[in-house]
Amino acid sequence: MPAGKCGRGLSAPTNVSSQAHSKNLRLHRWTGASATFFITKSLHPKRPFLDPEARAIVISAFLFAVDDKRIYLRAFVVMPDHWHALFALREPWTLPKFMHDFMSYVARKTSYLLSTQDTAWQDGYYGTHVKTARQFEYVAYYIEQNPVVKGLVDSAEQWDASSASCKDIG
Ligand code: NI
Repeated sequence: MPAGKCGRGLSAPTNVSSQAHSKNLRLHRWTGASATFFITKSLHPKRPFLDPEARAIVISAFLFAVDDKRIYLRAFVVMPDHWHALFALREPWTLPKFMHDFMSYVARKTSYLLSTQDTAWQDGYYGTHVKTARQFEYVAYYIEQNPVVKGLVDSAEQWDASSASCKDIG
């Protein structure tokens, strides 16, 4: 995937940044978009076999989801053995339906690589409903810092598969 293309269409729900300093952070709900989720999906067994090609496949699935108006994607990272994403679903999508379609595509495209390494995508996924601006900003930061915390790169922008390296693309 060409550098810089992965962030096309990234956007936060429009009511997020303007509320960042609200006194009512804890009470704020994302009324401008449907439910916002922090999702984690891992390989099982958890082995570091998502290479740049496999990471690009996951990114292409996110790009499709954005282009097809399924989600508003705020942040994501594809690590060698899992991915994280922060997104808001768009009508009429539900999380189970979205994840089923998303992972069907990703599993099909990555099945050969993963089967040769004796691993696969875990059956389920870990999901948290993000309800406050504080949570939203924390999760976005956590996601983009993943490769730095794991010692893979010195700064978030250097990782090839996260929203940190393509924020300027609108
Ligand atoms: Ni992680």
